[in-house]
Amino acid sequence: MKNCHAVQKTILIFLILIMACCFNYAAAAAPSIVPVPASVDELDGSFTVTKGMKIYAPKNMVAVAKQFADVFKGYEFLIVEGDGEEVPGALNIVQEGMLVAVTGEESYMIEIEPELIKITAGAPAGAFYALQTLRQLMPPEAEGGAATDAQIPAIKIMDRPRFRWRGLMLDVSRHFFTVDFIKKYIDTMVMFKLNTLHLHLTDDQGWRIEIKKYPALTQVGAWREKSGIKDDLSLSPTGPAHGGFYTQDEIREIVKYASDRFVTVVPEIDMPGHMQAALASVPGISCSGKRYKVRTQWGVNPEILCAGSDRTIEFVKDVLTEVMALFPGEYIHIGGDEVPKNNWKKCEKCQARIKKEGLSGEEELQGWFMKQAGDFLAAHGRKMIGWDEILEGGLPPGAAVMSWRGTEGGEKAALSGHDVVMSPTSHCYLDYRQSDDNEPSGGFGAVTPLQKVYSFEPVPSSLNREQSVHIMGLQGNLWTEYVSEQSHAEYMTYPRAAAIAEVGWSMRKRMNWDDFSERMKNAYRRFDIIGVNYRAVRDSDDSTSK
Ligand code: TNX
Repeated sequence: MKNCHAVQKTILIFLILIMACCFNYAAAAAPSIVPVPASVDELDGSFTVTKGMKIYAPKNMVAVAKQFADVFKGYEFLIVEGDGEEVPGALNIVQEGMLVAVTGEESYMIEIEPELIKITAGAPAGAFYALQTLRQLMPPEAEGGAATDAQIPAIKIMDRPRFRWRGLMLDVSRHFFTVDFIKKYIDTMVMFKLNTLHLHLTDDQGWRIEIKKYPALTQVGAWREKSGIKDDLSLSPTGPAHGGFYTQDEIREIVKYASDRFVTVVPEIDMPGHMQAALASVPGISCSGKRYKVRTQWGVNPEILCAGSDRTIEFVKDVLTEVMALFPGEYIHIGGDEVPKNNWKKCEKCQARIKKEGLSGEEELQGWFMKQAGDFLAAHGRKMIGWDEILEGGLPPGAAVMSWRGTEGGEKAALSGHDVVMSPTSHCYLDYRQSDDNEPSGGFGAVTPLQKVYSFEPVPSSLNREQSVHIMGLQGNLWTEYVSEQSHAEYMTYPRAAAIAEVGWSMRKRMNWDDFSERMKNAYRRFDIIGVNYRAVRDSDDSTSK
């Protein structure tokens, strides 16, 4: 009988969640939650959070409860293991496992009543996101260490994400960022329910990941003689020598930290272009056989890996083997962008490869090269993702595309049955300036204001329902040619990453620019208290924001 009651209750919760996620609730999204939840019902009264409040959590959700308690240290919340409790005066986290099958692991429900708070989630990820929402309902000042009683208005929220890939890319190659900074970057992104951190680990200007088989990659490839700084945007930078890398232990630390917060770290080893740091470190992988230095200049580089040399293919497989062992996620990013093919035209080995493999020319040679890497990943149970240039030489089966030169590449890939992450320069490039009003830049002239980011729709209108399933989500990219300081990196990221997050999580019908701008005020107060830099709204924005 008890069982029967539980099943009925679960079915009821499903129905409510499904309804919440299908219909557009007319009620304005008054509470300052970003991204805006699928459904919000404001109720009468309020719950008072007090010092020493108990948090009841099932065993597998104790860790996320503890992370919540750590944000509000002053309150000394007491975590008690248990499931199904509805204890007055407490925050009760309850697991309804069957929810996972219906609304996914990331969905949740929060009921705040004057007597108690109840969170219902199918899996720890859902409980984690419920707690991010609850965090935003607490006064920002409560994160400052004090423990004054906090009134939170009674409310019922049901929520689930629209897309499964809600990402940010951090370019740690052009400038190295410390492990502590990456952890802080993760802490901030999860506040907005972003769940994918793409680390651009290698490029012409620096190799940042220890590879045991090729120690020179970090002994040599991680250091360069000059670097770009935000006050001097010349193509050949005049800033100081620069370098740094992550040991494999540090990578494991980052991956674990991220995974504890439901963030998947996607590593990128950019190939066959953007590889000069490797060319400077490892012999036998270039067409010319020249001695290279780690590049200090920016832009598209004619020096690329030799696709004709077997040594190169072996090198790529060796590197990917170590990378796969460190990053457990489904996808490994293998770049593929900006590959000038002049060297290949002149290279005997590359021409011999084209002949031997029956390829039509250098474009198909890139396709062949990417397929070697992609097949190797597939043989080890992983999937490749690459920038949209990989479409040009023929896309290996199962490859996913990250569409950066507009959305057309992504559209084409989705039409041919490939999965896609949308990340067009027009809306998602966080190195572009946020207004044309004397704005610090990431190096590149274009202006991408917050409202433009917010207006981005990742699913092209040409796709039918079935094809649109291939759009996995979207990602904001922070390239760091001229971003060397942590505070500058945060400034370029926020608030635009919050707009990316709302596009990625919320239903289109729930989104509204004025409402978002209003809701973000709470986040700005929180940023001020916890010390995250961001671009503050300016009076002059009205004329430049569109
Ligand atoms: C293009 S986006 C690049 C990067 C630069 C960026 C600057 C992409 C795949 N390649 O190498 O850093 O532009 O905005």
